[in-house]
Amino acid sequence: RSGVLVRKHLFERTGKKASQRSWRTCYVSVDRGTVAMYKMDGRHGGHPDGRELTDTSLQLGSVSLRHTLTQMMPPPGYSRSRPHVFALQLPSGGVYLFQTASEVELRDWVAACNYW
Ligand code: I3P
Repeated sequence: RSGVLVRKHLFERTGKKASQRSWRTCYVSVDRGTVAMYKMDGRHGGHPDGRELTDTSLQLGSVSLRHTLTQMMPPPGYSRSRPHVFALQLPSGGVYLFQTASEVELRDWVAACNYW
């Protein structure tokens, strides 16, 4: 599945906070066990289309979902008040938070990340 989410990079790896910690809107795709993240400055209303996804200047990085855990809760100690946030935890201890538009979307994204 794919769509627009608001992302926060929380941890780089275990014990290391990410350096860029602000929330940013991005385009996210979950496909065949990989999460790929893209900038929103595509030519189609900010929303990258299929062709633009191969443009490396739009790519914000991708991570394998192998040995990751996706939860419908921000991690302990993180208590900011954004609704509909899920956490993707990587085997390295890296953590991304993603904000979705609704509770239904939240469940859908969590399932897409955990059961692929
Ligand atoms: C960050 C931005 C984030 C905030 C983060 C700040 O500042 O305000 O929204 O996260 O706090 O560092 P900047 O845009 O200058 O990088 P929250 O909204 O999750 O609090 P943090 O460093 O405590 O995570």
